[in-house]
Amino acid sequence: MMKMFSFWRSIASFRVRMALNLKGVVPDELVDIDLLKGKQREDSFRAINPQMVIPALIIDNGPVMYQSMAIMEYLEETHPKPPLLPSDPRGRARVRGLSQICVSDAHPMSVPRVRNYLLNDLKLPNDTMLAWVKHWQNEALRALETHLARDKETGRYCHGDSVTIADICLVGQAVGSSFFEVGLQPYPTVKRIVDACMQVEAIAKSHPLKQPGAPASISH
Ligand SMILES: N[C@@H](CCC(=O)N[C@@H](CS)C(=O)NCC(=O)O)C(=O)O
Repeated sequence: MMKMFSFWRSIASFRVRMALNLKGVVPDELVDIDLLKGKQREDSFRAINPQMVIPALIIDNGPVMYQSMAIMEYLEETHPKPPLLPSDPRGRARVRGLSQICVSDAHPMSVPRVRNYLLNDLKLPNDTMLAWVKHWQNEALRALETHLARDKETGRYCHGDSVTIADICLVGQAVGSSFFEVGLQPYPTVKRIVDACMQVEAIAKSHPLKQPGAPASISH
């Protein structure tokens, strides 16, 4: 019995949704935590994930799983087919490195709690807050473009010709950036790979704007 706490707009939930769909794993229950209404901060969810962020996953009433990278690695270990990590340690290190640029460095600069802190506690004007978010998304995309354009390991996807966790994270990065009107034009290799990923049905159908409750389009 798999229960997933997520929300259409959440990029971290999107990452796990892509991994689940690529592996053909369907959660038995989806629980919407409406980030736009601040539901992640309510006591009922805080009891599940003290960090008050999604996604969170409960399998067979076991202890809650949190952090999209940890959840994706768990899925990789429990559902090895199709593999989402290369078989060699150096390849895995590269895939995890590319992933962490998105997950550890760029995405946290754009999440609601960080934006709210900039606006409400540090009293930054909205435009300044948005400039901060865009700056960090562009920094990450620039680094990703440089790696992907110059590394011989890059193929149709981030690492060779099959989808890995790096592609999941790159697609999440690209879609998340688009919510803040940061486009991929300056990053042609990133764009090429994201476009290739979007041809993969399991990825395309995971898109935030294709989930129940999502609007037709969005910007911050
Ligand atoms: N590093 C975490 C990020 C989790 C996270 O920040 N999730 C966002 C949605 S994408 C969230 O729930 N934010 C709530 C908030 O910032 O208040 C992961 O990859 O799971």
